Amino acid sequence: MTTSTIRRVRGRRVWDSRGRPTIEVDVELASGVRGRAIAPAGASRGSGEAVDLRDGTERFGGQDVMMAIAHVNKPITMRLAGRDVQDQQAIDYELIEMDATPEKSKLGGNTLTAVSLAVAQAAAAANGVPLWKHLAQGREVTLPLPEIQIFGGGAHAGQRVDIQDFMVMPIGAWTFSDALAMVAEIYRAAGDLMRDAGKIAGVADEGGYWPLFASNEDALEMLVRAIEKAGLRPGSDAAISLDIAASQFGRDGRYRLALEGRELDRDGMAEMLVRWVDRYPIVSIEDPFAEDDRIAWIAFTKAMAGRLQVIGDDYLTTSAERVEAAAVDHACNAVLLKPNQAGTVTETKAALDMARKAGFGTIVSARSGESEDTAIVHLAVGWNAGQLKVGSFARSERMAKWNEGLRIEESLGPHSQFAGFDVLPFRRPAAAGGTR
Ligand code: 2PG
Ligand code: MG
Repeated sequence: MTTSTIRRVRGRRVWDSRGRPTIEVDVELASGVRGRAIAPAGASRGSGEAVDLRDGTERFGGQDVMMAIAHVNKPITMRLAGRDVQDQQAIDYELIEMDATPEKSKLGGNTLTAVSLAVAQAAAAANGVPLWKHLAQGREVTLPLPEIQIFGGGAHAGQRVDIQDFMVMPIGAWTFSDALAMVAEIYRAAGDLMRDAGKIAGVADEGGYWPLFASNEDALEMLVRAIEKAGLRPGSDAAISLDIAASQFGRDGRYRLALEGRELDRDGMAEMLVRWVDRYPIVSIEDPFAEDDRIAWIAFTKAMAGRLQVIGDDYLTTSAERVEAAAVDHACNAVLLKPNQAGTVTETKAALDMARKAGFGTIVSARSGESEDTAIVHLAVGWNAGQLKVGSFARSERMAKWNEGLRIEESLGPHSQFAGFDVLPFRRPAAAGGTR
């Protein structure tokens, strides 16, 4: 037995940022060292995601996780006890084999995500280093360019506006801490403008303002005004990033914009987005089309070549195979990486490696249901993902992550590197093999 031998894996029920049950896992080592992780939960989910195991009983609207906890405490503990916690890949493969379903429905994607991340944390703790350092394995790291939500919509705000995330990217910032300071001013300015206009109804699931806009485009105008009111230049200090989350309102090539009472076909949808990109300082769009609309993805990415980051979230669901297929198709040029879409740290890393090989942008992302767990910030830094999406600039489950980024930045010293604007795929020289 070495100091990094796993003694026990323990699951418990904790509560996420929406007040729903979720699973927390402790991986305890023979040395007494411990790693801990909490599974997040999505609301707008791709059909290819690992599924959460929920009890489906009367309690908590069927959302309880007692079965997931039982899996951790018995079969997973029995299988992992005695294993070397440093062997992340072997442990993850073991979990995948135990589950033996394509969508992780037997043990639960939530169960596996919490165990896998807790294993990574325990391995880092056993080495006496923070998780980012453990993952970097001696390589230089770069702090990620954040994309930060100002208005919430879609599934995170009762469908009040159709588009899910209206975000800003502080592309003119020189450091991670500057980037956050810029967004703090924009978030405050947006709140003031919305209050003055009587268009604010509180905050949505990820902390962005819950807007009372009359059209989706109103949000874009308000964002530009907020950037200006913050004393910043739209398009050079701060740009706009959108998550359309189009699978939520699009199917079979038709898109229903409920707020505006109209339905668009895939060409109409593309025209609207191109017009927005022409008119507003938009540098990134996630899930512009539904996950079943491959033709639209390919045509749009081609039309936007050289000027836009096109991110697959529901379209790629953190799957290396899907990223590979999208690279062959040229269906997008960036991937959102959510550990609980894949189910394990190893599979998430595989999706990132594939994306990097294709020259794609890589964005590590939180979910709309979150917790105080800050592991994703460490993944973004340790893996040099370049970009980080955590939600808005309010609510402690979001701020815990931004603040963790600040601590990592400080620990790297005054010469820490920051990804900045050039991390976006269209800003980089044509990706020959795409290695960075
Ligand atoms: C997304 C995420 C985060 P959810 O769509 O990118 O904003 O939302 O976790 O609900 O899938
Ligand atoms: Mg998304």
